[in-house]
Amino acid sequence: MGVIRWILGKIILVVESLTQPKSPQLNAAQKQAMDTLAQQVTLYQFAACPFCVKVRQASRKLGLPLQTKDAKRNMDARKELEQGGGRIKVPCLRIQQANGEARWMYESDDIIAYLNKQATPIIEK
Ligand SMILES: N[C@@H](CCC(=O)N[C@@H](CS)C(=O)NCC(=O)O)C(=O)O
Repeated sequence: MGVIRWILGKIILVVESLTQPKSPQLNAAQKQAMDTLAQQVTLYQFAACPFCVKVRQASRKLGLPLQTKDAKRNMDARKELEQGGGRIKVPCLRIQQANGEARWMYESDDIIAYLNKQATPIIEK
């Protein structure tokens, strides 16, 4: 079972690298705005989780350099996710809010919708 999971994980990573979407061409101001957005969010993930791949591909499509933390192998990240978000489930997006509090968003579709909403105005500027 472990071997099958390992092989499936490798296949997922190969497919991800072969199907990477093109990032948009951004000017300097857009890049800076995208970097500012990227500093406010962190994706807690497992490398070979298909839902995490979906979020990573969406962020590439937006040209958003998403910071990631591996909640499977990095025990500190795992603890942060469990304590902050309330459970070990990935993907989970930690959003640093202006009031200093963190919001923890689960569900890949919700995360992608959030990133699209934040990044699209930067691309269209
Ligand atoms: N509907 C969720 C599914 C996420 C999901 O099933 N993630 C798996 C890893 S691929 C997980 O975290 N499983 C652990 C758990 O559910 O406790 C999404 O789209 O984000």
